[in-house]
Amino acid sequence: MGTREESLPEALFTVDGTKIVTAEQWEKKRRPEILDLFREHVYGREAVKRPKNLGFKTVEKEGMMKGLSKRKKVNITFEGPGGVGLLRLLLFIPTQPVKPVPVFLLINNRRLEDEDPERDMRSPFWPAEYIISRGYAAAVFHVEDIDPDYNDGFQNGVHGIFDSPDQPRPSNAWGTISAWAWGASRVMDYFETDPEINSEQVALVGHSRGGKTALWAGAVDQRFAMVVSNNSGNTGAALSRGKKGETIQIINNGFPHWFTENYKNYNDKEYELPVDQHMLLSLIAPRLLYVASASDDYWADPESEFLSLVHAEPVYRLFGLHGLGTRQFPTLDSPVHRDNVGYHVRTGKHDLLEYDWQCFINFADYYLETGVSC
Ligand code: GTR
Repeated sequence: MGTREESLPEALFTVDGTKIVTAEQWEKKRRPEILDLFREHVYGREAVKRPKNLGFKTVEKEGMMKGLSKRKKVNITFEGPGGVGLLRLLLFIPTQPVKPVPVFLLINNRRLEDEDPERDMRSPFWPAEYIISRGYAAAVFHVEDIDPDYNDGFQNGVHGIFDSPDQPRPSNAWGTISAWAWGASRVMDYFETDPEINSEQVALVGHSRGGKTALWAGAVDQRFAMVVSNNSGNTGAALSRGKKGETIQIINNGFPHWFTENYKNYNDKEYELPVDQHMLLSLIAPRLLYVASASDDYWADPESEFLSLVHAEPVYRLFGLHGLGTRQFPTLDSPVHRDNVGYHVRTGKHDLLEYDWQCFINFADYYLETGVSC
């Protein structure tokens, strides 16, 4: 084990130095501690949890995808001191089987055409027809409904709605990634009200900045049964210590609105952070966790993404699960999985493709006990 790995903060020692040896100690003591460290230093403290006035308005259309699915457009509304917000959820539900179905929810950080409600345009980024053909509902929302992805001093989006404009912004206030994760939880609030969706089988997927968001959402909200990080890189799945490509300093300079002000204290000082990203992955345990990399994605750094998953294993072990059980970096295009944890590195560039979706769904079929098999 090199110095890089030796320098990682211990997931299983509490701040006061106590060793965690049971799943119960983890859940009661160490898990909340780590969550709090990430809130304070990295992603930030949310101004609001579930708003009291959350509203859902659904418009349905039968006979989509040649009769194989039904479409729902759901307007999720919320109100705060700064106004009203609207998250537009697009959801396709397979016509068969007639029972609550598991769902894949994509946090879309790319083009809006990727989520064409009429299905005139198809995209491998969100292959809704394919997801439906595998017996899962396919859901998507666009991040910009929650918070536009540029640095405007937190005036717009949910920050404008819920933050206190008359008070100075705290250095641990939520950034844009945290806001998007908050949006994913509001979709989960909706799923809990939809009798056609099995809200205990929700798989949350994100690519790149969306992957960072999926991991943070899954850490904060334990209702997500499965979390998929695709090419999430820095401050996503990848370890920050010793990382190649994008570093904390680079990401903070490029995207000053994504994380807390506190995070900037760790520019070029990743070794001083009280956490590293294997601890974020640990917060998903014992739930299903899938990390995917792409071979040419030097910026995200596949090896650091894989190692992070390896170092999340001690927490999975508390639950009687082994984790991947290998430290060997997997062969290209050969997904590996064991005991609720999966990984693959796809040949090619930074992207989310149908091949990646196939792997995610194979993994879900194996572990989610959906009763769906292909
Ligand atoms: C890059 C950023 C990455 C990643 C990517 C993306 O510019 O440096 O951290 O999030 O954008 O979202 O595609």
